[in-house]
Amino acid sequence: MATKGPYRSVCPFDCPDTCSLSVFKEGGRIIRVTGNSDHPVTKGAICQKVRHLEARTYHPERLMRPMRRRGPKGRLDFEPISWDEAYAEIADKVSAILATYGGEAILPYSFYGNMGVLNSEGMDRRFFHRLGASHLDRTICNAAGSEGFRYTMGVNAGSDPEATVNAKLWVVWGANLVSTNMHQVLYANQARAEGATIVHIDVHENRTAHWADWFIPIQPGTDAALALGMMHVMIAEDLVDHAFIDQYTYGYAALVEHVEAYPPERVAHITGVPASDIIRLARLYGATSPSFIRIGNGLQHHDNGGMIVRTLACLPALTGQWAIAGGGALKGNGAYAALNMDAVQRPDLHPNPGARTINMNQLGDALLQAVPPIKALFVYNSNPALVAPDQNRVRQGLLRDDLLTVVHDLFLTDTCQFADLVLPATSHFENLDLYKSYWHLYLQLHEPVIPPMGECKANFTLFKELAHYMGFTDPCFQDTEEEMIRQALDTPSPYLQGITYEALRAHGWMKLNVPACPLISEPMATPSGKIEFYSERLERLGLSPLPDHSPLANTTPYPLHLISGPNHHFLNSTFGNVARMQQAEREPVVRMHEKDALARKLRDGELVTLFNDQGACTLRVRIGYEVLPGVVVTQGLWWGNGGAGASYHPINALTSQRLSDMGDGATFFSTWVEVKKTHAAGPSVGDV
Ligand SMILES: Nc1nc2c(c(=O)[nH]1)N[C@H]1C(S)=C(S)[C@@H](COP(=O)(O)OP(=O)(O)OC[C@H]3O[C@@H](n4cnc5c(=O)[nH]c(N)nc54)[C@H](O)[C@@H]3O)O[C@H]1N2
Ligand SMILES: Nc1nc2c(c(=O)[nH]1)N[C@H]1C(S)=C(S)[C@@H](COP(=O)(O)OP(=O)(O)OC[C@H]3O[C@@H](n4cnc5c(=O)[nH]c(N)nc54)[C@H](O)[C@@H]3O)O[C@H]1N2
Ligand code: SF4
Ligand SMILES: [Mo]
Repeated sequence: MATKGPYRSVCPFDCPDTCSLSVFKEGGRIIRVTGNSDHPVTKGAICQKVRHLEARTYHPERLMRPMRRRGPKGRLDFEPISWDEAYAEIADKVSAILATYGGEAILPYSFYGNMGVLNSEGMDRRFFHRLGASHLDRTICNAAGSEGFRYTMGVNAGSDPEATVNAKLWVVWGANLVSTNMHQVLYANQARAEGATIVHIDVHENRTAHWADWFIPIQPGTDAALALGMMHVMIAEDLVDHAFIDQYTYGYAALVEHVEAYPPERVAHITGVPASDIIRLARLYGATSPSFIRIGNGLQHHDNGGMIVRTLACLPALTGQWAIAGGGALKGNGAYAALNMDAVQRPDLHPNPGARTINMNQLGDALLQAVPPIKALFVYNSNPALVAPDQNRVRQGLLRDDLLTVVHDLFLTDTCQFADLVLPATSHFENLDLYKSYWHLYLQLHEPVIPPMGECKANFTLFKELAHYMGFTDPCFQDTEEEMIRQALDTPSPYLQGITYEALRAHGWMKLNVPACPLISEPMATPSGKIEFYSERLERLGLSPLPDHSPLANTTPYPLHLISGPNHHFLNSTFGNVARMQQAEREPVVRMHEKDALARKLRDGELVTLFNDQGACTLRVRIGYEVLPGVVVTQGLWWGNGGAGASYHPINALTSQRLSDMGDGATFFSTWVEVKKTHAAGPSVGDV
């Protein structure tokens, strides 16, 4: 059979790289996916997960028809039904809930399982606004860090990654780039070939630590102290750019006084980083230009995560790096693509714009305690039964008999166990959509590569048709995908001028018109119009107005600090059901320092149970030196429904619904546990 292609596509996953893909087909079926070599950032390289994306697309377990639950919740027992039946049932039940309890009794729960603008935050928003539903605060990922970054810089945007090839010093801070942002690694490798040094700061020796030139292990949640210690040294040794500070920053004198309290010896005590290393790092950072800091998501999944990122964001201002192409810092760049989201989402349709907001990190409490109660839950682009914190509470809430739960997905995820109705979703290959990246500066148009499979429907189609069944006659529910993309692009933002539907269609992608050094090219969006070392807004909120370190408080009897990050071969819980990726990851393990293992008489490779007051999780232990004493590390969100032989590893049974200091973000990594041999008496695995 003749191979056809390449067809242009975009990787839809929640990954900074937002790669451009080349797809090849035979007999109408995708047979190969590669990185698009024409795309200026992707340059032909993609990760292993997506190189085998056809395995996920044609996975034998892909959902092809709507289904209705037959047995009790908590089991995967469904019968097929038609779309008409599914729509009629949803419309009936939702109408009854609206009549009795009002719109706030309905809650959408979604995240970025598909990053397409229309399929992640488009027609769905119109639908839930028109319904008058509760708002969902989508804070599970980067909320704390983004908010922290904004207190310093006024906007959640940083350096253009393409310029970072010029950096001579890279500080990769709380980011496992080798697994989570591979094209940033490719830029770093290019820079390294020109003599750049790569420093990596993390709480365990991950893949990125092995790749970096200098790995600095640090105690979790203490990075702000390290940054303040660096500032102490840089200011004391006059390794700062006074002209830049005078012109562009606010509060320097107060900062100078403040960092006196962070001499290297004290910071060493807080962070576990030796004083000599703190001095060496500060001198390196103070003396090297361009220098670039890649701020990851890891260090902001803590109780004090917002302030940590706010503090790191102050460093480039001290050495004037925001004025140098290739220098500066990057936490996220989503803000540059200022699409016209009001036109896309139509918040004006909401009959009660002041309706309550539910924080997605507190889904468990919301389902069990919210007043008025949540009576209907719509889940799409997310898998909360696995990814949300305090999983046992979430599952307990999802088990409620009086809750209508509708789940739209490609697979029978863990969340589907609790669904009344399961609806089959298209893969992104089947959809027209617009993609922006939260890292690089290209917008991309995605045209379908294959037609919808089985009876699958895109999120766009689902919510458009459901609006019809609900009797919503507002003209915006007639819009096509193309019309909505045009509306999104119709924005006064100077960064999007000249970017049209036609041009995107012709080229596949277009770069935003972001000037070099955009963050200092106009008054900043902070109250003072400057980069704020001192924030009066934070002061008014009762937080430290200056960048600061506040120690994590362990108020539990459990001594070990658990960091449960993502793994290399899954994308959050996505790919957790793809055999090749499961095999590549082998099995979930917990890594532990030899000292902690000895104290508990644990042997390498045996099964252990991690537990705290919220729940328990059984894993195999790997004993070594890649984690610090007192810290235990797991990677990956492993399916409970993971197919043959899969067992249940509910790592989020241990994490908490507590919110971070800023942005109401998730605090996955401020978790404390004890570990014991699995056969010893203790809480059982998976309480629900
Ligand atoms: N392969 C793969 N790629 C992914 C994902 C995936 O699941 N798999 N997920 C995607 C998503 S949604 C996101 S948000 C990003 C996340 O990707 P990253 O931004 O890399 O964030 P994490 O992997 O969560 O954490 C990064 C590192 O922070 C470390 N860390 C934890 N606490 C601290 C601390 O207090 N200080 C310091 N210095 N380090 C700390 C962790 O050990 C971890 O190695 O990756 C995206 N890309
Ligand atoms: N312990 C711990 N927990 C974590 C994290 C951690 O590091 N540690 N990371 C957190 C972070 S940063 C994030 S971002 C979240 C991510 O959590 P989620 O956003 O829930 O991400 P996924 O687990 O990938 O689930 C996405 C789901 O969307 C489905 N999907 C994909 N495309 C479509 C589509 O077009 N339509 C519909 N209807 N469905 C689709 C996929 O099949 C998948 O089941 O997890 C968080 N949870
Ligand atoms: S998951 Fe990330 S690295 Fe892999 S293809 Fe998609 S965007 Fe690129
Ligand atoms: Mo995330």
